[in-house]
Amino acid sequence: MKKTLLAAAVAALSLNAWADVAVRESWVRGTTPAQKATGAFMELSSSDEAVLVSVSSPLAGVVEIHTTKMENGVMKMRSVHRLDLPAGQVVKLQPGGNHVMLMDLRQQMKKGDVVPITLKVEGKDKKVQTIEIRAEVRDLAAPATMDHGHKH
Ligand SMILES: [Cu+2]
Repeated sequence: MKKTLLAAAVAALSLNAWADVAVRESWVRGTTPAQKATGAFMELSSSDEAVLVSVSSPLAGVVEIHTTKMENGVMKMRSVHRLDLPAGQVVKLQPGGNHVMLMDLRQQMKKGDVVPITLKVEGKDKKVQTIEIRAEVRDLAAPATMDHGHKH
């Protein structure tokens, strides 16, 4: 299923005449029925310098880009309006680091569900391209994807 989703994302991207922005490994952390917010994670890379300027999803009333910082031993999240995508670099949105925050959830996120997410990426020329992705919900205890660099 994951392969199919990736293939669909790549096919959609190839129709664009814009800077090549690739989104890989996208997933959303599962929620309990009472939970109203969760994180979405992915790896972004752009062939040219670009900026992630907006994220939205029909399944969340509010979507923000968050950065995470340790302050006095406490993880603090802060909302930012722009996230730089330096040319040719992989920008990882992952637990404990930068992430997309889905809030005011309209339904429970259950393992295996697919969450449509729309990304808006601004190029150097200020033109904004829209990228639609479909992130798969992983269960609550899903580990960070192969990266332990941010553990303390
Ligand atoms: Cu957050």
